[in-house]
Amino acid sequence: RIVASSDVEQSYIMIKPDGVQRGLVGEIISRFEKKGFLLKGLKLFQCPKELAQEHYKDLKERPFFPKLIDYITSGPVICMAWEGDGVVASARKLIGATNPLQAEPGTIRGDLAVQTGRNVVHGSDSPDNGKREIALWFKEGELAQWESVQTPWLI
Ligand code: FUP
Repeated sequence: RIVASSDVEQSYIMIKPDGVQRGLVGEIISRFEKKGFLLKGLKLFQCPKELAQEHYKDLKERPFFPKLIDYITSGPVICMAWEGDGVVASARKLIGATNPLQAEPGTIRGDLAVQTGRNVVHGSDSPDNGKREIALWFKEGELAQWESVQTPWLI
């Protein structure tokens, strides 16, 4: 069955520069893989300032905004598009609370981070923002058209 990507929930997940620098890329990707979501886009990318500002535009008036932009643009990030029913809320559960000290053990931030300003990963906060952010970070043609392979003996 071919399902148009626009009909399916997608979340924009990004490993921030601290996650890349600390060698946590494989660990973080594997949590989403093992959960069972479908990887539709993946790239290593040095984010320009303007894109970081657009991505975080809702936080523009917050005092930490300039530092946040410096952080996100300080080194390469891993951009990902993950797909599946309920992926947005589920990814946020896997990621854990914004402040890693309040994030539950077992979550990515709960296990791997201590500072809000270095919280290793981003996940979209709504399906609409998932679509908006994937359109912002990926160009047409960068997303794969594949679907998950079901093992025949379970169908
Ligand atoms: P989240 O959705 O968990 O990524 O959290 P927010 O959208 O509220 O915040 C986005 C990013 O801003 C956080 F990942 C880190 C940064 N931030 C701070 O640096 N200080 C704060 O007090 C809140 C957020």
